[in-house]
Amino acid sequence: MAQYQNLFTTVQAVGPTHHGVELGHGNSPRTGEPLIVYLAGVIGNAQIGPIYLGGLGVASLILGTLAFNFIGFNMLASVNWDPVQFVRQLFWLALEPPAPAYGLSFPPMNQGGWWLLTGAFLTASMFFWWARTYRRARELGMGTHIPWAFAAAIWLFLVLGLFRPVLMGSWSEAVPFGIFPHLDWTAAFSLRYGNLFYNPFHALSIAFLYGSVLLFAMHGATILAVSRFGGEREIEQIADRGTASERAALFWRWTMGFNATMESIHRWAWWFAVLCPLVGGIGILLTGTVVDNWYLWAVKHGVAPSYPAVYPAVVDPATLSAVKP
Ligand code: 07D
Ligand code: 07D
Repeated sequence: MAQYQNLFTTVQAVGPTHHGVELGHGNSPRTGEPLIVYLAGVIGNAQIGPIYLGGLGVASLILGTLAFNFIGFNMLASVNWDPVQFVRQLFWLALEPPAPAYGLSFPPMNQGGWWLLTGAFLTASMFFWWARTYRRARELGMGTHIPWAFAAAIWLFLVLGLFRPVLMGSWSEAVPFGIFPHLDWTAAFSLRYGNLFYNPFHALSIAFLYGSVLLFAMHGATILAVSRFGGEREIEQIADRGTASERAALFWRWTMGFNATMESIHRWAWWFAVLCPLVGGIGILLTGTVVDNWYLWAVKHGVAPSYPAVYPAVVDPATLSAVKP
């Protein structure tokens, strides 16, 4: 029996290609003649382009490409310019931040100077891209929800690579550029500061991360499930009775007694997603600056039990003398 399913079956509504609305004074022209690509239509809109590049976009791409190449060439240099080893060891290679002895000073280029320059370029690139999302949203008469959500991610990025290292007085505190090395940094950070699981902001961040996944699954599934009634045409569904939207709402009211609305579900989604890196950034900023050991902090506040006296007392690693490079 043929059954209507909608997990992979997309409707490709392909009309004449269009450039989009007129742009106001002070805008650059859009680049590229639009074209219809079937495969693009399978996962989204079939029309590719035109794209708005603009000054901010160009600046962001140039700085981002430079940063990306700084990382790549430093990695290549670290394997003696051997392209085979570069490919084989790519996931393990890194552009590391300066050693602790350099503090916040500008070190020689091959002692972390490239790391600092790359970070500066990447940060600038990110800011230009942020401004681009802001300007494009405004130009389309939209709210600025997208740039502010992006800002939440940039906040965590800046805490990890700028704000916290500056508060700690050393670039060495920052994250290296590299696939596995940045995971090593993450694990080492947790261990150094007494297990991040005891950091309540890490816990909150995880709750918002998992919550985002759950909300995304619920919302995506709900809309697909009523797409046979036109549920993805959200707006006209809000006010009318007997619509796909009403069925979707009733499904949740009947299964859990409460339902979001077509509008509020997107507020749920926005807040959960934004709060994940936002509270996460607070947790990272407090680590090493205000709290030196999250496990001992948790013991002190009655969150975690202390180990029984048969074990030697836990020593805060911060009280041990540091090894100077
Ligand atoms: C799917 C959208 C597309 C984006 C992608 C990422 C690059 C990096 C590398 C030039 C969901 C593009 C990647 C441009 C190129 C070089 C050297 C977004 C989607 C596909 N991480 N992290 C990854 C970054 C941090 C952690 C993957 C960035 C913190 C763990 C990818 C940052 C900590 C795991 C990546 C950043 C941390 C990862 C997949 C910046 C704590 C994984 C990302 C700028 C938050 C996972 C091998 C993804 C993995 C992974 C990128 C920061 C932890 C390489 C750009 C320091 C535990 N991270 N990360 O899909 O497979 O995101 O690692 O802050 O397990 Mg990370
Ligand atoms: C990284 C925001 C910056 C990204 C930007 C994007 C480009 C790419 C790409 C053109 C992701 C820039 C993009 C440059 C251009 C193209 C393609 C957002 C980022 C601006 N943890 N943990 C989190 C869990 C443990 C640790 C958050 C789980 C251990 C550290 C999240 C577990 C230890 C940090 C989370 C777990 C540890 C985190 C990240 C389980 C390791 C952070 C949220 C089940 C042994 C970060 C407060 C996020 C944080 C963070 C989840 C375990 C360490 C909720 C589920 C105990 C050091 N962890 N974690 O949105 O905020 O990241 O902590 O064990 O810094 Mg953790």
